[in-house]
Amino acid sequence: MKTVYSPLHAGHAGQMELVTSAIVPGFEKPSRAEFIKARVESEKLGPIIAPVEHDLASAKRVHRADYIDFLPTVWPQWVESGFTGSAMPFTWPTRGLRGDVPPKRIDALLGYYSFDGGATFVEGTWTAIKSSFDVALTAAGLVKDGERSAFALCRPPGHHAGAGFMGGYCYINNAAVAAQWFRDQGAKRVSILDVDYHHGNGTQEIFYDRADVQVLNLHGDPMVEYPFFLGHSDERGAGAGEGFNINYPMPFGTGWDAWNASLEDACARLAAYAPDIVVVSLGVDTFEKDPISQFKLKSLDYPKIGRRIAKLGLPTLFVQEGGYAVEEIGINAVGVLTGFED
Ligand code: Q9C
Ligand code: ZN
Repeated sequence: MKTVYSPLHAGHAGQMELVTSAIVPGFEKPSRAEFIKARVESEKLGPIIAPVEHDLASAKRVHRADYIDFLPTVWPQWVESGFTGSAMPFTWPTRGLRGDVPPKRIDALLGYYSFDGGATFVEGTWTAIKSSFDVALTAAGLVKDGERSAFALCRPPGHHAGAGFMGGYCYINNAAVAAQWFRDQGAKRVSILDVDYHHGNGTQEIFYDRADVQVLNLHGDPMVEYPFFLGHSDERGAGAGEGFNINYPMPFGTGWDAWNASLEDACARLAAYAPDIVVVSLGVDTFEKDPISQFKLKSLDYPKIGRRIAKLGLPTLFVQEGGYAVEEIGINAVGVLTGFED
């Protein structure tokens, strides 16, 4: 399997994030991608290739144009306004406020275009976002051109980003962009299988009323886990999309047996949908030692995930999402990929 990787992710470094009771150094740090790349090399997964630059028109197929146009302006506006440190929001247009009028100040615009204080900017953030988007579409191109699978080593991740907002370390929804790109290239149906610990709220929102992209999500129960405000099992899609969004919320402490039961059900529904392509939102924050998560998967479980996905017998694009146990993230992510190739 080929891996697509860009060193330009590394400029997205040193950013702070807002968590419960503090502003702390971001968990989503450059070493994550470097540990995964090192493991791709040591396991001899296959060649590592550089991305080709893609036009942002492909991002605007799933995101609002004004949102995509805003992202490269954040850091310059922040500096121009005399702010220092990480660019982050502090006010959000919730129920009862005007969510339709973008204010004129950058600190307020950050709230207008986000749902939390987890997607923050430093000088190199936009370049990293763009490189991650390019990585996803370059890897998608490999699958379109006939490879059985490809690995988009995306950083930053994407699945919390919706049509018009960022959050949860995510800015452009790389998996959603790739799925739409496959549709635009002629795929009739695409399935997105999101195995990240956190619910992929952005991906769900983007495709919620559509029947041509099936979205399956395995994640921590939003009653007690981030992103809290989406990901319940009664969210099944709307209108033409009714029945094509499937959520598997699971309790804290979920280990392999229960998690795998959800995966089996998801794979059965995916197979019944019979897509042309599978996009896997590959988060490995389900790991027992992940610092911000509450599932109990072990390193030996990850190759089993890959083997089950391979059994679907469909062209598969793996897109890196979360995973924060930095020492083991390479073992676990590449474990899925080598399992797929077994
Ligand atoms: N105490 C992804 O995995 N909340 N994003 C962290 C830490 C945000 C995770 C709280 C988690 C976002 C792509
Ligand atoms: Zn996650």
